Amino acid sequence: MPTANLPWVESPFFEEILKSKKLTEEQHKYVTEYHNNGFVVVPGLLPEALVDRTRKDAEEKAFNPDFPISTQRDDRRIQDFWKVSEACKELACYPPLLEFLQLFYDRKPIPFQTLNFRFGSQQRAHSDTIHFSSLPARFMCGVWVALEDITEENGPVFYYPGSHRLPEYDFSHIRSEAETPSYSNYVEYEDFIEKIAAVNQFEKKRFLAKKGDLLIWSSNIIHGGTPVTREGATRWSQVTHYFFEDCYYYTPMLSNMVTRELFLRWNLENIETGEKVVQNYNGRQLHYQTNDKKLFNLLFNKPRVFKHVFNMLRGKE
Ligand SMILES: O=C(O)CCC(=O)C(=O)O
Ligand SMILES: [Fe+2]
Repeated sequence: MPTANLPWVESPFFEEILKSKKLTEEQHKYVTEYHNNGFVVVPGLLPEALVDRTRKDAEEKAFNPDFPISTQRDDRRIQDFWKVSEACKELACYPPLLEFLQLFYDRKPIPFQTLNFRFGSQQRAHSDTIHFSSLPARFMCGVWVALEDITEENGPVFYYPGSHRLPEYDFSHIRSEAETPSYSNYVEYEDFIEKIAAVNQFEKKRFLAKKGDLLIWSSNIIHGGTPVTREGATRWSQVTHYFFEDCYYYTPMLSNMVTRELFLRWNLENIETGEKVVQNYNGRQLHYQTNDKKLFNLLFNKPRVFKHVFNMLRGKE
């Protein structure tokens, strides 16, 4: 069955592949929605006790300066709280959720990053593909979990159904010159995506969720966080980002997409197994050439990456 080297839910041959699968009525409904809209809302999958434990852990530890945490955090959000919170990790790796993702992507999901929020992110519109892309493309998704009820006031997530069908925009679509971008250029990307959403006249939806509801979004859907309209209103929530097995993983935001010099994410860790993620293209290692300057940077700036590259060149990975 042809798939066009995409997740089958995003394949142009979706209908044909769907017919060949034996799915329950419920699974059929979810995969069709995901294919058409680029997201699904799933209520009732997560146990309430796990949701409550995660929120309690976040309340007690995540934003408590007396609790030492080495990962990135500010007063709104914390990255990779799973490293210190068993509940956060369990939520990211909850087996029925992983099975759900396996159904959509036909590959084993790799939870690789968590973000826990105390307040709404108020983040501008973007697609996660600018941060997290894969080869083959689109083997990535986000799962957003409400750890309390989400109302109009506490900065719900917004998204544009159908926008996942757009090209995966990066700086090669935005600029006429071919320089490698950096995070200081991110605002150019945000301005561009805002215009793209406007010219396409997408309907804007907000995720007004009940505690425990989850939203699964595909890598390229445009989304963000709406403004918090009641000062001080909390928005306890957790997002986990997933890649899927047997791909290369890279960051277009830091890559030169004109010359195709990709910023590969060599140091990904699988939250579920604690192991470093082995990268390959549909199960095959690619042996590509590394130019001298890049190799120099790898050797002298990133010893962990060096070890990996060294092993790779020796054909051990
Ligand atoms: O939680 C939000 O408001 C947005 C989060 C987001 O964009 C992400 O985690 O990819
Ligand atoms: Fe995002």
